[in-house]
Amino acid sequence: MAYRQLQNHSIAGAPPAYRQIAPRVTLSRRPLRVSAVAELNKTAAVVPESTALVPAPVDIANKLRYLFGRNGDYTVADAYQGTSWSVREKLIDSFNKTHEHWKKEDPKFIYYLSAEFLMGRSLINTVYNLGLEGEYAEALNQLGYEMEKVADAERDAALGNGGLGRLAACFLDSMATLDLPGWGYGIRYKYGMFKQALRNGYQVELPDIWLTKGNPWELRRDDVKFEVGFGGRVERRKQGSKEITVWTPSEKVIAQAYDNPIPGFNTPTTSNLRLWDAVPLTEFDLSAFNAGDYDRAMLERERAEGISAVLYPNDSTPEGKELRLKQQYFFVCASLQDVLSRFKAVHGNNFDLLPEKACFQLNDTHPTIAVAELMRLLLDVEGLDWDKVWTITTKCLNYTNHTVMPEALEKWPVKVMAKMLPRHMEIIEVINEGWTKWLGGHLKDLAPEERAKRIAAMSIIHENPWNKEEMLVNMAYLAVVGSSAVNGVAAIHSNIVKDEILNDFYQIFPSKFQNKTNGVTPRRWLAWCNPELASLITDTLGTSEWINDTEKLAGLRAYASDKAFQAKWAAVKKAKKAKLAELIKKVHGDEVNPNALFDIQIKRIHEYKRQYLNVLSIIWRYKQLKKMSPEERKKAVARVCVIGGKAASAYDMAKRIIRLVTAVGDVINKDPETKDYLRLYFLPDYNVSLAETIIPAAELSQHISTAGTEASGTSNMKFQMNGCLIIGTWDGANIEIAEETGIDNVFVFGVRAEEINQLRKERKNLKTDPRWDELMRDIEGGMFGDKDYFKPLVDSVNNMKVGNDWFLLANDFASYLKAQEDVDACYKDQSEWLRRSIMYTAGSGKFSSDRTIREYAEDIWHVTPSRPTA
Ligand code: NBG
Repeated sequence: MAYRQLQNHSIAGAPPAYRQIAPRVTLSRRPLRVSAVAELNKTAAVVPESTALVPAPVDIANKLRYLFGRNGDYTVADAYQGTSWSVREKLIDSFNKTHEHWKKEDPKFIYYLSAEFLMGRSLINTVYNLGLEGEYAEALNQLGYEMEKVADAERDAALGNGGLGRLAACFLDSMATLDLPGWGYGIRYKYGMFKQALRNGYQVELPDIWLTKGNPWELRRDDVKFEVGFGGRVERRKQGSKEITVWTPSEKVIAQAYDNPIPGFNTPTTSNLRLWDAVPLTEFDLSAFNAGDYDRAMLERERAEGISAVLYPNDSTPEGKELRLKQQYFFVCASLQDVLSRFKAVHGNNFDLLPEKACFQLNDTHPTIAVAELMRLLLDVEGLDWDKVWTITTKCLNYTNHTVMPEALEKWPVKVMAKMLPRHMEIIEVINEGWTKWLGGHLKDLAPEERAKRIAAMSIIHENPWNKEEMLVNMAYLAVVGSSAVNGVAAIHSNIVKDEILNDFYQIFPSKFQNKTNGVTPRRWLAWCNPELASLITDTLGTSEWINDTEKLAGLRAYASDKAFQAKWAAVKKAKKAKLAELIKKVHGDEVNPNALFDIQIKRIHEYKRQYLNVLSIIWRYKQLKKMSPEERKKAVARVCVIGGKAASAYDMAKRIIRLVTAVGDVINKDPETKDYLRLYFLPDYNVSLAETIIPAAELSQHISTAGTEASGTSNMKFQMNGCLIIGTWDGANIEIAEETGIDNVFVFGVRAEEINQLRKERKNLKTDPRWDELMRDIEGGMFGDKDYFKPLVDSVNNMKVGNDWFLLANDFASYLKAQEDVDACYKDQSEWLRRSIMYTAGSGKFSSDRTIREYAEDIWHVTPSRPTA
């Protein structure tokens, strides 16, 4: 518990500047004061020793002058650049200090290996985390700008698909905030998550070229480069009395490191996210060029750069692309070499010490090739023997499972792996031999037939059930066998991992399996995105310590029924709703009723997340409103429904769902009879920044996955923190959120996870609700146009010859409508609604990623804080 004490101590001892959040400057853009700039320019000519001593406005002007050749007459985009490059130096000062300290102390490090980091924007987060918000807001003010608008000029770093990548970003924030020595490792994709646009209501995907204007938040490390090989052959050679294994790859690229400093909050610690860019071994094939073969001269560059070019736009959908395996190996290989080279610089070849100095978290199966790569590096490069290497490897690695979707549990054809990574394939075969042999011994008491069956079911290499000719490497099995700990991401999900997905393994190693319920950073997702609510909370609790210790939010429970407090709470929500209304106006050109209930569903579009069910209930609402007299309508609760999210480019059904949302919106938003009472908007290009505007404005949010399918969800936690009520199924983290908030405060509906398998079998005999049948006929009959396009969507849930409603929309439909009625009734009682809203924020303490990371640090990583002096 020494660890927790240190944390408490550190909060209390923080410099006062960190304790209060300065109010954001709210002036709109003022004309530039030319005289002020001229004055600044005079001062700027004197360059003092440390930029930390230069007043921020001068420094911003300096940056614009020397980095961009601008003298006054700045645009907002310039103001963003000048500010960011100025803030960057302070960030790097903190980064250097932290790393000097860690180098001296040599603590154990956690390395978070993840193919995705969905960072979003950095400027606001950096100035607030470093406690520089007052200084920079004032500086921009002097230059005639408003911080919020300037921050808007930044492009999102969208190197992730959704929850998994954003979780990794929240974890980095918490690791730094808790002073835990730890880095993230990933890929510096040139093109991040695609930009989503709507054309005639259909999704179109555009490339996300996010690096064109330079990136002030990264630092290229020209001295940190590693070779990464692919393909080729493996040979045994004699070396003295020993036989050694030599892998000669047929293709090599260089992994070039870029560091992205990660500032902690309320601490001098700034840690690191190291991302790898793939570059060619030789810049340019001059001989080919000279011989007139221009294409060949460029070939190697193109091939190398292709590796880190694009993030796969996938979220729990199958993706069998070889390039993806190449990307995975590329970043894992570079990261492990990097860690080992630092380890060796301090500890030489004393590799027994490695598990005391380094551990790696595998974020889903994507980095699982690390099992074989760490083995290879220690066996072939360092010359250690197998048993020792296996012990070290399994002590260093841990694996987090993030999904129950069978199609997302990666399996690579042996053929593909043997060709691309021949040495790794050999190593995996040897691991599997040892593993199955060990299992044989372990299960010796079983009857031979049963034993053989169990062993086959747990073999890392197995037949493809759909194609008996093909053998597959099961990456989840490799991860489980090669790790010390395996965890799920919410209580229910961890149980499903133990009882279903990896039950065979759980029976063999029960103590390996753990739960680590996800969390989100309260800095980005409450304090910085909703400063108005943050100020109200701080004023009410008399302290801002809740930003580091979210359990303190429970203090709000005492005010939940206090009318005066409720009024203040409501005023903040109203202001945030006005912001979202502005955004809707900007995107769709429509004014919306600011007093309507703002009802939101934002997440990747997926059948299991059931946006379709939401649309059906909206259509039903529309039809009810149409039937009412004008007088009756006046009594109805008005709603503005917003849906946002991207569909994976190859996910046809998800794209049809988007089109259904836009088509229904087109009809109901224009209907003069009902448009004051119901709207539906699809907000395109949902990303982290959009979430930062939408979430604080939400009053009701939808988390309605088929029970047992959403591993956790993390936006549910963000909504909860911002006092937004939840309508949801008994799934993922919804369950724990309901426990913390009070189950009666949550609109829970639908069947439970235990019932799903049976219901799936019986679905064809289900007597559907007449309202359901009516809606199916409406869509099929062309009420929203595009009849043919919507036919497969209707069939997928309603035509048992075509689809069997795998995600059980029909089963939950009636109880969903009932829960929606409960929502309306509650909203009519504003005092009750506000009481619940306050109870949500008050109950969100558990869902800080600080709590999650503390649990990982204590139970899995065994890493302790190490804080540099301020
Ligand atoms: C996602 C789950 C979410 C969960 C996040 C973070 C994948 C593979 N999984 O429910 O679907 O919240 O991971 O754990 O993206």
